[in-house]
Amino acid sequence: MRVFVGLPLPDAASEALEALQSDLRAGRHVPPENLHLTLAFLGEVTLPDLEALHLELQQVSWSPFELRLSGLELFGGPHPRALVIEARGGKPLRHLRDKIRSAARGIGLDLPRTRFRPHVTLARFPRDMSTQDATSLGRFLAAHGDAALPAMSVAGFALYRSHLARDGARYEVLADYPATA
Ligand code: 3AM
Repeated sequence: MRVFVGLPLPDAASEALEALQSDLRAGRHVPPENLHLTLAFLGEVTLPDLEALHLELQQVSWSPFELRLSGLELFGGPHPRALVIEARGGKPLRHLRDKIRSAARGIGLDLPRTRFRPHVTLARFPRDMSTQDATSLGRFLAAHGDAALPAMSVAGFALYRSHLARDGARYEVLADYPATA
């Protein structure tokens, strides 16, 4: 099963991001129910490992913290593959991510060492984006590049299963882990 751990967004944030997306005439928009912040991508995991991971994640102790989404960015270099809004959660966000990675390593999962650039993906683009779409994207960024949402409180993370399909992934929440303090 293909899984990852992430932060779901409060409805108000998903709605604000959906309103923002509605102005973008390029790429494939991430549907509101899929909007999330990835904390750890785990890839293919066996059922026994998934059960072990669930038990470990239940032991993670953490307190609610504030998260701010602001500033649009393109990921993927000169041929952008994703439009994201950056997330700022300071040390509490990093600590939570570290604890989740430790939990996954604790049960023997192999996690690549990658720089953490917390973000919520808003849209994805094909490798060969048309000139028209590139122009639309440029206009969108000029108008909304400094978009900022009100601070939100993070009080739970989730274990997601990713179902891949031709028309984009669908994410299923397998378990929720509320803050412990
Ligand atoms: O939407 P974001 O960027 O948060 O890009 C994938 C998505 O992240 C990422 O995991 C999230 C849920 O699919 N992802 C997919 N494959 C990945 C991989 N091989 C990956 N992240 C790292 N390595």
